[in-house]
Amino acid sequence: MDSTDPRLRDSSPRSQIVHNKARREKPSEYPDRYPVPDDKVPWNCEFPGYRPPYYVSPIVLANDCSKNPNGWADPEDIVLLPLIPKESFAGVLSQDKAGRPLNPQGRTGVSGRGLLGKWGPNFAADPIITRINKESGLMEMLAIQRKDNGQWAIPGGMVDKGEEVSRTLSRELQEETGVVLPMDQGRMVYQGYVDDPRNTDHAWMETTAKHLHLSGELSERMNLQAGDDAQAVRWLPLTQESMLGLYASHCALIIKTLSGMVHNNPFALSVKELETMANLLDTVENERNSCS
Ligand code: RP5
Repeated sequence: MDSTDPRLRDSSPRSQIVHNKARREKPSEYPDRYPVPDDKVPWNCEFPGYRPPYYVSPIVLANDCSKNPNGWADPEDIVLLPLIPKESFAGVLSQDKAGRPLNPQGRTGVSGRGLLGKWGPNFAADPIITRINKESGLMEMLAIQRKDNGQWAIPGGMVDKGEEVSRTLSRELQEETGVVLPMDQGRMVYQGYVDDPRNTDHAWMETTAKHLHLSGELSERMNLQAGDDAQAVRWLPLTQESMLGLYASHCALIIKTLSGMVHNNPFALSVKELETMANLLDTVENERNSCS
């Protein structure tokens, strides 16, 4: 894990990473989530009737590293895990009676690991690339359309075993979009929990998100090519509709990115460009508040 600036864990209300998709959405192969009312989400609230279905994907079981020497998943039997994760970007982790790490955001309505290979945090990296489209004047992000659910997303992916996260950022960007950029020079936007529809009570996504803003000239020279996990890649204009439709916590990550640009103006954007972004942030925030 990279060292973390604690300020990156603070979420301003407008960009808070909440725990909604992990309670209300799921991949099609998951069983229905046990309904968890808002007041029963925290583990320290009594919920005696809580009976979440146990689910672990056959793909994860086939990659159990205690049975398959090339497997990428933890042993299904947690007793065989050499080290149970005790902390993550989210802080110190609690465990249930069986010794399984508990989701730091609370109950999700599904126990086990679902589609995630690791007990506890499953680390990803999200390269956020933006530009301003000279013709429309709109801010755009480099986005992929995911094959698993068709949603537009930041071209992120999982950190490989032993891999530096800055390497993951550049590798995933190249694999998913064909673009090569020095992500180690990116501005750190966020490190922490992701509200991913795959999350369960015992396995969840956490990410490191870094941002690069490109000039129009540089971005136009790039040859975009959708990689294995992507059915399409494009410069996605950032509008209320496109941002609210992004995968997992990616809307909140883009809000954080744009807020940083509006407040510090590190890329010397014009007053008009900053105003357009500030207005967009206001409308997206209002819509998110009215939905939650
Ligand atoms: C999200 O899942 C992360 O923010 C990251 O973008 C992504 C990684 O998972 P895969 O794209 O590898 O499925 O939670």
